[in-house]
Amino acid sequence: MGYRVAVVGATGNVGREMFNILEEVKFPVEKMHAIASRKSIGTEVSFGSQIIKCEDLEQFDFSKVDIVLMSAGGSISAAWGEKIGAAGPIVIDNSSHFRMDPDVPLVVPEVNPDAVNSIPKNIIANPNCSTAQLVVALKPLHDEVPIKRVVVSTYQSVSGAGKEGMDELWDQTKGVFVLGAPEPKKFTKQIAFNVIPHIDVFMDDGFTKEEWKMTVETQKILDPAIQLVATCVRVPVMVGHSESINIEFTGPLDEDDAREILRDAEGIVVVDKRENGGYITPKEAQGEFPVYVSRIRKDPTVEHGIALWCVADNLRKGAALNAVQIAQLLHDKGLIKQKTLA
Ligand code: 11C
Repeated sequence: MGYRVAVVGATGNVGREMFNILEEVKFPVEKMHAIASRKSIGTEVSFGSQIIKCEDLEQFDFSKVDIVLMSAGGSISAAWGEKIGAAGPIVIDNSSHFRMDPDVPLVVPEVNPDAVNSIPKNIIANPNCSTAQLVVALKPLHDEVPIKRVVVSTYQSVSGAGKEGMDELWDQTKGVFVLGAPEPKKFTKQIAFNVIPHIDVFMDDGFTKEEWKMTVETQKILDPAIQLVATCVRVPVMVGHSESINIEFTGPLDEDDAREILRDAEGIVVVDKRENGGYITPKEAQGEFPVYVSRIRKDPTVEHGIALWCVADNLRKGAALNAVQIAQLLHDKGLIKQKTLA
């Protein structure tokens, strides 16, 4: 028994990870389709031992699949998401387009699995990568003592900006030592040997949209009462987003208790030795499933505060893995309707 699955945006960074993870977790697939824009028709992607040729988004009959994992950017999701959902399959969309739609559940399976019990548009949204790892770390602590306020600063890898972002870091890094770094195209300033405090567009209040997304998505997934202020920064790392998180609670929570709660929590690995190298960096998180938490300590500047460091593979827990975990959750709950084969 398996499902007919389509990945839309099959040639992108996240699309390719979706194939890898569907295979790694042995998601029950009967038939896999790779869907891409016209310019990628015929491009081959691998799914386990199979090589699959990309099919044209415009021509594909979505009524013949049971579930669609979509990561082709906000404009493709805007144009196609509801049409695909109306054709029958459940769409798990990785773009920001549907996240704040009240009729679209925004889901991180470790945090709000019951949100999938109602899927009015046949669409489920996957959060922003920096939100996904954050809420996994916050949830078990919030269950113990409600969180009042979070201050988070991110250190986000260039893969969050797609293949062009990775190419730009690579080319500039090599170029600096030869002919000088090429001019920035994808980023607003040189990313090699630099950091850039700007991800996504600026909003009227001075925050960037990435920072706004972290606030409103955390409130939708975890608790609207949590106040959250973010500063999002691009760093010259290929894969893996890191976050420095200060959490203010409504009551006391001891740092050792916080560490034990996080150790026991689903989806989290705590690596927290107070010695050289006793913490996780993005290099170790790359290619891995968990959200890693390190540097757990009391924040003495507020009455009830904990500070910690959180790292995850942004292409995996931040995107493709979370989408596949949603698919697994739907499978476990018996919510994916299989169509009979023609
Ligand atoms: C980045 N977090 O690192 C972004 C990428 O809303 O899904 C994902 C943007 C999103 O650039």
